[in-house]
Amino acid sequence: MILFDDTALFTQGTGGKKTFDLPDADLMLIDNFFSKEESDRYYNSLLHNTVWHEYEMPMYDKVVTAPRMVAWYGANDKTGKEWPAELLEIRERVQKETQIQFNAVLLNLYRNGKDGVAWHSDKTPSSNKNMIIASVTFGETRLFRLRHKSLKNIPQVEIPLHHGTFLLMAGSTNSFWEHQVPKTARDVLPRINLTFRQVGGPNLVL
Ligand SMILES: O=C(O)CCC(=O)C(=O)O
Repeated sequence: MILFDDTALFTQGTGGKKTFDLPDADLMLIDNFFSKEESDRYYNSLLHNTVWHEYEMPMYDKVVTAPRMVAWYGANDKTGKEWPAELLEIRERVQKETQIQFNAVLLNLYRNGKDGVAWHSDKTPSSNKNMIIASVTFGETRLFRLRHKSLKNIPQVEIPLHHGTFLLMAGSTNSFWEHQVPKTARDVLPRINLTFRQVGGPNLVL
């Protein structure tokens, strides 16, 4: 089976880093961060070998099931489960690129277009520190949207996150901007997103 074979993307991609000229944001995007072969391998392995869970989240006065499946490795994981070899390899690549150490990762599985994630920003528990998020995508391309929390005249930013893409949200991005992955009526294949995080302890810079 040919998975996510975006020929244009994989043969003509620059492999370069893209930064965004946005206020209060420090964003860096690398398409083709992982090769097509690596991306297919990681996608298949993570899709089939991860123990995916439903996630209950508070919404106003109710508790609702999030429209996606999740898995969590690292800090505060009471099960103490081992990181699979693939996750360690991916983290190694991300750490080498960013020179930042990450001790936790949230995996999201968007099974189809009915799955998504609503507007939010990522917060460091019990700290006002800016949250650094290193995000890796495998599988279906979905839109990643950002909007400034207070500067309403700034247009929303839309970044299609492709198979094998790396996106770094650093600096004050998570303090000033929110992001979402909107649901889509398109008939789409699954997408896996990994967000590497620093949870607890000091800022882990290499
Ligand atoms: O799937 C994505 O690209 C974003 C995931 C996300 O926003 C999160 O895990 O907080």
